[in-house]
Amino acid sequence: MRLFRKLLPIAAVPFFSLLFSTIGRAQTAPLLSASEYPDGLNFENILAYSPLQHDIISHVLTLGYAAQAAGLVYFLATLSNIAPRYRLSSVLSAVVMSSAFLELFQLSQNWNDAFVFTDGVWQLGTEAFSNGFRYMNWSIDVPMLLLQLVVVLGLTRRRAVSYGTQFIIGGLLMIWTGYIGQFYEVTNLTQFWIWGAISTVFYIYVLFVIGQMINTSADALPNQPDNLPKAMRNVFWYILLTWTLYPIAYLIPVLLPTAWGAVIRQIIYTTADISSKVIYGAILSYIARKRSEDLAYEPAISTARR
Ligand code: RET
Repeated sequence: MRLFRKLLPIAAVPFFSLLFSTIGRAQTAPLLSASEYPDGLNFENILAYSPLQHDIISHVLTLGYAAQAAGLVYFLATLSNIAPRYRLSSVLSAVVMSSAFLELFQLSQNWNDAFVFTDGVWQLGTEAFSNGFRYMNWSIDVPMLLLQLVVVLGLTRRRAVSYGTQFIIGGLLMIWTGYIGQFYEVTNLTQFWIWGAISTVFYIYVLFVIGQMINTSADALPNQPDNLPKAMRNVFWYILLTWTLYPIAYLIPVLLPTAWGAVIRQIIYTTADISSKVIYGAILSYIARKRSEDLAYEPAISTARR
């Protein structure tokens, strides 16, 4: 009996993994084999979703665009607390919010229209779901997010132009090569990996330039009362952490090719979108307001909390 009790948990592992994989397969097996699909189809389209899974994605996508709308109100409403010299940072946040709101709203509609409820599961109807919209949005947002750093750091014109150019070129190449790669996530994993790897090279380049820029300019920021040089250095780690969620989402069709994988992927995307655009914007607007206080800008001083 004691031996049986000891062996039971060990035996339970293969039993439950078999059980769950059978249930999982019944609900999430691809409808055709990879070679039968056309290039360009995202992996979300080849799965069937339980009402729970379909609803979670639907709700998470709603949260994504609602957060951008909320952010837009925040950045516009607090604009005048920031000195004109740094105000462009909040304007850029507002630009990011509006473009992300439109794209994520469209994506959410796309999700709701793409699937039809048949035989107790949600399956692809006549329109495909496409994450490609995200990449087009990043083409606007990534350069804006990086230019915000240039504004808040208050770089000289020459350095601003030099870093700005590297950010725009490196950022766009990172996004567009990844955009090509995601077209092959169902049909051709070799292409998927190659384009993903090229994109990663540009990602590392952009991170390197961000790190270098912050390292060489953070110490010029005021130390009192808040340690802004340290805050600015932490922004680098924050970018690294939140931006890396995007390549993880890119890899989900390989790491977790099931309907729950698709749910997790959209949760990762939404978390990344809220943290890298809205919360990031709020952090930079905080630093911009502190710098405005340092310039003795009255609206920044009178709205500061002590
Ligand atoms: C891709 C392709 C796979 C490899 C890598 C990628 C990096 C994506 C990043 C996106 C950042 C987007 C942001 C959007 C904000 O609006 C393209 C997924 C490295 C870093 C910050």
